[in-house]
Amino acid sequence: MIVKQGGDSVDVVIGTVKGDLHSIGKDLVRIMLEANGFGVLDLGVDVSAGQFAQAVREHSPLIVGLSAFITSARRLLPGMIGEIRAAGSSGMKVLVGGAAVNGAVASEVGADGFSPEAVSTARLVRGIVNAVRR
Ligand code: B12
Repeated sequence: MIVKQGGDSVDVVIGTVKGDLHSIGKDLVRIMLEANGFGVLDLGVDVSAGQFAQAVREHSPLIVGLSAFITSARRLLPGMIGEIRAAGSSGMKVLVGGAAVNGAVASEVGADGFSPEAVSTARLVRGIVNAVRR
């Protein structure tokens, strides 16, 4: 299920990565971002790199957020992040979160940032958006 709420523009595209059906943490992040006024396109769960890339091409988000909760999904992250980056602008940031990742893993898989929960994720997104729009 694809959910689009918030403003007209899509600031953040978010989804749980291919093979991973966990939704609760990803949904909380979306809700917290929307509550902070960001436009969020939620691609749902079991989202392929191609689906993320298509959303990036269509909506030009500032940020793509990947949720990964199981080890097998984490292994896909480097390839997925490469494909997603290739579809977006050079300034687009990729964030990761979920039980399968931490700050060290975020660096290893080529992400720009990590946050352990929804409130700090909203702060992280606010910082990125402010820097781009300054
Ligand atoms: C609930 C749950 C389920 C539910 C999911 C329901 C749903 N609709 O989401 C069900 C029962 C379906 C389930 C299934 C499975 N699960 Co499960 N599940 C959990 C559990 C207990 C809690 C997850 C959760 O919702 N936490 C509450 C939320 C609020 O916290 P959160 O997920 O951490 O999210 C926060 C942050 O991570 C962060 N965040 C999340 N996404 C993002 C994204 C970005 C960009 C950022 C910055 C931050 C961010 O913000 C969120 C909000 O604060 C975890 C245990 C755990 N410790 O996480 C296991 C766990 C994730 N599951 C696990 C497993 C193994 C499975 C199954 C494979 C079990 C099975 N044998 O079938 C299947 C997976 C099927 C699949 N293909 O996905 C393992 C994964 C282990 C591993 N190393 O791979 C865990 C860690 C349990 C364990 N200790 O073994 N699971």
